[in-house]
Amino acid sequence: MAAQTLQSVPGEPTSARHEQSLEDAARRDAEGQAYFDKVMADDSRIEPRDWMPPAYRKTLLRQISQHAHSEIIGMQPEANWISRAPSLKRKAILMAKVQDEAGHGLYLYSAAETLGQPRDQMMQDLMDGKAKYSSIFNYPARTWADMGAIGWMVDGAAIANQVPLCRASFGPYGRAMVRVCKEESFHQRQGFEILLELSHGTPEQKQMAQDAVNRWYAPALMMFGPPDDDSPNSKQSMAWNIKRFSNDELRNRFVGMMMEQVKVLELTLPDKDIRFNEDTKKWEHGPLDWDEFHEVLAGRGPCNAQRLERRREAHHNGTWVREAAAAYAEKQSRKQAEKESAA
Ligand code: BYC
Repeated sequence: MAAQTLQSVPGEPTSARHEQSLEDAARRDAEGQAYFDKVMADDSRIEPRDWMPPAYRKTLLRQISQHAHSEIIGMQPEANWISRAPSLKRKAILMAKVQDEAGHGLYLYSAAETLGQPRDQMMQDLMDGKAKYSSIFNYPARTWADMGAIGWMVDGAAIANQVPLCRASFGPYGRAMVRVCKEESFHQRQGFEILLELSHGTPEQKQMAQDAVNRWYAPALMMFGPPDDDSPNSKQSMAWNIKRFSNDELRNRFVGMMMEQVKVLELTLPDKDIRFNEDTKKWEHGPLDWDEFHEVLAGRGPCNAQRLERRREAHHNGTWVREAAAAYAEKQSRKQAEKESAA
């Protein structure tokens, strides 16, 4: 259903016109709501030009822009290791992965733009510290083994979270997720393979891999968001078919995945309380430090200030590229206009 604009009827008195347009708007809203409700009931898709409740648009903008920011800020911990990768092959793989994350950010900013928010505004909100991005990227990457732990656990958590988002009710978000998930699968494999090689290397290398897993485990579990009884957005997002599973459901599913894979790595997860619940047939993790999570969200994590500073710097350094692209676009449209007026 396409969005429609209000039209005035020439010659009609202003107050009557005003009343008529209010009536028309109310009718369109009622029709739009009925259409939206049917799409939700049919588990079908809403597209950018369709009518949607303002709160649905706001929720999508919030989640998709935060997701885009996470991809862009998430390039930093790994980009920091490209020049220190232990071989040419590792360097090429890591560089490709970091470039993929930039691409994910671009798909997601484009999806968010279809909801009416200009990209410049989203970027400004990020640089001003007004926008959230995933807590995980406020932790430092201390050793080469962290590249393995990030790929295996952070991209692994992202896959567990994002595969259900491929079925999100908003078309551009769901379609972007399909492509992102394919690339994330490669990212997770490369991380797993780094850890596998280290864990089967010298005792020092194995220890380095274990230390990285120990440091990234809890932050990776927190990527799924606060526990269900402290998640204000989940219920409505699930009713709107944006989220398909709760934060805790996805977190526990991820713990189960890691429990199998960590055996192959011959490493351990730093959680003595992890257990398989025979009643629910699901894995459960031990307690997490949610105070730390809230500190990180409030901007007081180990790397928050550094990540934002680096983003501002990169944005500033890219000014000439944006100016050149705008000048080129202007030149092209001028040439096109000249061609058309000559014809
Ligand atoms: N970090 O009601 P809740 C990647 C916020 S990047 C920060 O449960 P919701 C990668 C939440 O926003 C992939 N904030 O919220 C890139 C909300 O705040 P507001 C990143 C968090 O939305 C480079 C409040 O807490 N993935 O893979 O229902 C290299 C209450 O939470 C976090 C995504 O972005 C957090 N961890 O559920 C390598 C996935 N958790 O907005 C890898 C897309 C919660 O009300 N997003 N908050 O002020 C989602 O699936 C959902 O938004 C969340 C949260 C599950 C994260």
